[in-house]
Amino acid sequence: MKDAQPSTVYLKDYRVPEYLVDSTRLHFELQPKATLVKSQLKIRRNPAAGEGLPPLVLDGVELELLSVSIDGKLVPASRYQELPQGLSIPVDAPEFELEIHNRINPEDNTSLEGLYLSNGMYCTQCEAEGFRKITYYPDRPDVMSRFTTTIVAPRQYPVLLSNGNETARGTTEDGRQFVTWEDPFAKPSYLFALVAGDLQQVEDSYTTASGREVKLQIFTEAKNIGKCDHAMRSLKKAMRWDEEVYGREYDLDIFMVVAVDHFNMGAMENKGLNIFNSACVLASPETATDSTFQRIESIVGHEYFHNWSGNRVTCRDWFQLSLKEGFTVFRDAEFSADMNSRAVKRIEDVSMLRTTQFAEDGGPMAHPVRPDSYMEISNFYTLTVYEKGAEVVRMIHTLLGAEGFRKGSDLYFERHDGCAVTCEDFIKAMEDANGVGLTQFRRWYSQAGTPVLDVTDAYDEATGNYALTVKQSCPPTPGQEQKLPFHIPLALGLLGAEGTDLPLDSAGNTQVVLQVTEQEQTFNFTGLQEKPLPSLLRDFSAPVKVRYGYTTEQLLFLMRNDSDAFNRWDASQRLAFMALEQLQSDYRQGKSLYLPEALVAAYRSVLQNRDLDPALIAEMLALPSEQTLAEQSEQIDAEAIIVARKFARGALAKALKDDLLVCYRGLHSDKPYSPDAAEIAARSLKNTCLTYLCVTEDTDALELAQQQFHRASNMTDSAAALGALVNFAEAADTEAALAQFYQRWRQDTQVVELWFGLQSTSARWGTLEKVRELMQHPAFEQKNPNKVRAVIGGFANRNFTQFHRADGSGFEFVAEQVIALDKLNPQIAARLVIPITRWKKYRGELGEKMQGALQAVMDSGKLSADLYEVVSKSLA
Ligand code: 0A1
Ligand code: ZN
Repeated sequence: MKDAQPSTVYLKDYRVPEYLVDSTRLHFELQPKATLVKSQLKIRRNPAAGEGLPPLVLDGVELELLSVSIDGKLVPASRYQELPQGLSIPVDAPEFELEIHNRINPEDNTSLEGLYLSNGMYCTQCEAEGFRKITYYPDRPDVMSRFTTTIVAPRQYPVLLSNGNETARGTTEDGRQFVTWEDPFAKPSYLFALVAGDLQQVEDSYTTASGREVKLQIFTEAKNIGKCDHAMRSLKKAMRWDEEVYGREYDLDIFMVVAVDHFNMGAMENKGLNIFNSACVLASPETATDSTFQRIESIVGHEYFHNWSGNRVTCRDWFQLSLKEGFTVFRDAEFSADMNSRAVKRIEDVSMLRTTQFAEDGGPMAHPVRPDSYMEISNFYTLTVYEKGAEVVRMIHTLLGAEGFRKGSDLYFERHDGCAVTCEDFIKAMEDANGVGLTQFRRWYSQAGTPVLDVTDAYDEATGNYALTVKQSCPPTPGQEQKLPFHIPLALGLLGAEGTDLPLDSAGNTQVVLQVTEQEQTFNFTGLQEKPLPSLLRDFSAPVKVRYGYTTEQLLFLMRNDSDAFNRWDASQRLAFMALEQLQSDYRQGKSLYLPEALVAAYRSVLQNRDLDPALIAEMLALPSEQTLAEQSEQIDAEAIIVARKFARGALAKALKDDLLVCYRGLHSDKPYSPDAAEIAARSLKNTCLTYLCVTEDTDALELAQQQFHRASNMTDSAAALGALVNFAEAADTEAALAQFYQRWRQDTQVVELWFGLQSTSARWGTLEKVRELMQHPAFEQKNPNKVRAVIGGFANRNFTQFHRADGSGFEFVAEQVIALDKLNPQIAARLVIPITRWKKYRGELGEKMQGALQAVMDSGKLSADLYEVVSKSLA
């Protein structure tokens, strides 16, 4: 556990490393409680760091130091200094070889950083600062070194893996085996990886554009060997896509993927040896839902794309994290869009951004895409760095066009290959390749908060001039009271009375990207015969909020006619949001609730539209989630949100029952499962209909869910039906279905996680008690982040109704779990606490109760640096 009051690291304090490491030779003798690590480092004074020979300071945490030698001579312990988090060694020559021996304890490592054991398999996680839990090292991304790794292990670990190419293997005198790996590419320590276990593998190969043969391997426990095909297919697609779209080829002869059950995040891009959370790589039609199939495709792509955006060109320091993450998320989003429905992918991503990233931007942990400071870097693997960072890259793509962007990325990769660089270097490459200036645009990297665009318009009949006035503002965020104007690409179209796009220039273009750069700006469109209706921020061209006084009729019109699929969906969301706001206000005033007929009619016509992509229809039918409504409220009134949404959903379900049934029946098919876009779209709409039908709690609807549950041949249909039963069926039926499902899938970890999640997110009263019960279930493991995320995280993040119980018991429960988890896994604790950090946004007593729960965490004793940072900043 780290100090209770950790220090803050500032970007402005960045200094180049004092010493460089030309080569790193590691030797591991694996043992659960006492793994011996020997490291030999060829060290050299960094010529860029200045004169003299300051002491060599290495990072090291929770290590048992055994010996230090320089150039083959043992250094007496009196010569070096063991620091609380490292080692300081005096230096008397500009170049030398340092050898360190130390011991670590993988079995007791529950933080899942460094080297640890997961179901008897050794694995590592070194990003961001986990390597220092393996051995003493300058553990920073701008120290890049060539690694050679030898792993020695008893025979029960037949598979021994590390980065690069295998160069030797054999048996030691005492009968253990060893394998040596050499990585020809210099890399920072955060990309180091080691795996040892009794694993099976699926093998394939890929021929690169230039004709090189690459061996592809996916390793997993024997029981999961049948669940690797989708990941392998996705990997090959990703390799091809990166060649076609970015001109980037893979560079080693072998690419390995390993599935691990205990993992803090989704996956990790270690050079040549990606390590995946099992939940993000293993899938079969019987056990995984469509969204899991899609998630796997995108994460496999994401990690693969890091080989260039992250590994070949890496970050100078952790403030630059978005350099690799924002860019790589943008790349994986485009990959998924190309493989599936582009509009639906965009809608899913923007919904998530608006709900969760906007909340982060408006909360106590708000930070710029490139933060200025941190206490614990693990807390900055955020939606802002990843998702908003990707939106920033997307805006550059929009501003430069696909060709200009490609020129920029080519120059970036060429200029910085093998280097550790900054976000500034990325923008500079984009500028230089295109001969443009992006000076003001850089503010997206340094200013936090979600900008707001207030748009008004005026049409002059006499001249045919249409004037659109855009005012931008950005609310204050911690440490940033005032913001300077952003450079915002605002894509728009203008619709005429017929519903078609009007030409906006002499060339007949029907869409323009306005360059919003000032606090207030007016854009004029001339020669219009009638007052047009603006379709603003098409395809969500910037991560901003747009306010424009649309009427219900105008939104209905956009829903029907907008040529931009994203904005058709957005109009449906705005319409629903207006209705839900009205319902909340009526509820607060004690008025009786009523859903406008226009909304019902709009939903009906969407449902009956045979020309639209069924997946888009499903998205349009979905009401904004409670979390989205909360994010959009000035002050959150949880009760009013819950009541309003429940009422609207019920009223729609009742009014549309017949149409829902027709649609459901029309989409039901007995075709064998395939995770392709068309089939996924059909299942998505079908299951949206089923859920709506069950909202009515009518017996015939619940009977449909029962039938689907019993007959389903794939997990998407089975889980959707079970979800409907868990939320709407009689208790006895729910319990029976849950028990049956568990009996069938109890051996399958991923399905058991899904089963946990369905229960912890149930909106029914009693879920909190159920969640406590599930924590006693034999399949629950407090040390496994996936189980914690399914049970406790599901309740805290995806169960708005029960988490916000008026008595505050939901908050108290989360606080209690966070305190317990912090002792085992600080990263997970610091994430789990987030739902109780936004107390300032709540109305009345609920906010006070949330604050009380957060204070209880603070007062519970010594906190990890991770948790301390989040809690102290949220209480301030
Ligand atoms: N770089 C990985 C994410 C990752 C970050 C930290 C981790 O451990 C603390 C693990 C993975 C990615 O973007 O996929
Ligand atoms: Zn990443």
